[in-house]
Amino acid sequence: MMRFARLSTYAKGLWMGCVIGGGVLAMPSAGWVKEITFVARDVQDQQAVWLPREIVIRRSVDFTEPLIFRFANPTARTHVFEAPGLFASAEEGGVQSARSVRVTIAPEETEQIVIDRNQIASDASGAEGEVVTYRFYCPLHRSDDDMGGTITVGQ
Ligand SMILES: [Cu+2]
Repeated sequence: MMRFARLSTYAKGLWMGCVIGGGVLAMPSAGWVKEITFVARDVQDQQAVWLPREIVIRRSVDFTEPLIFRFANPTARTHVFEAPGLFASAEEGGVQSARSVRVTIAPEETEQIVIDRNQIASDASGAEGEVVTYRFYCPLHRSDDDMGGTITVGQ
């Protein structure tokens, strides 16, 4: 869990950097980050889901700015956002790295990460029609037949 804690701390730092730097550099262009918010929701049988269940991203439109995922947990339980195959980018000590997305969000907390767009682009280049789909769910409260939500990335 330490690794993810550090990652989200970094993401917050980066976010603040964007906000502060954005005032000087990028404000005129208005949309200087693309941000998508997921919200945890408790459902029946002690299970939980992340909403919205379906996200569609277009690389030609949404990849022009950094892509940020934000996770809000308004529930009374800790939830995890896991998306196999999707990577978050981070920089530590000047070294750029990418880690599989698995973020723990405590009750009443929010976290955010910067999505590694290069990884998605590379996945897409090998995919039919250059469209890739990633699934996401909370591994702590997922039912056996829950396929999870989908993030579809097209051209
Ligand atoms: Cu959960």
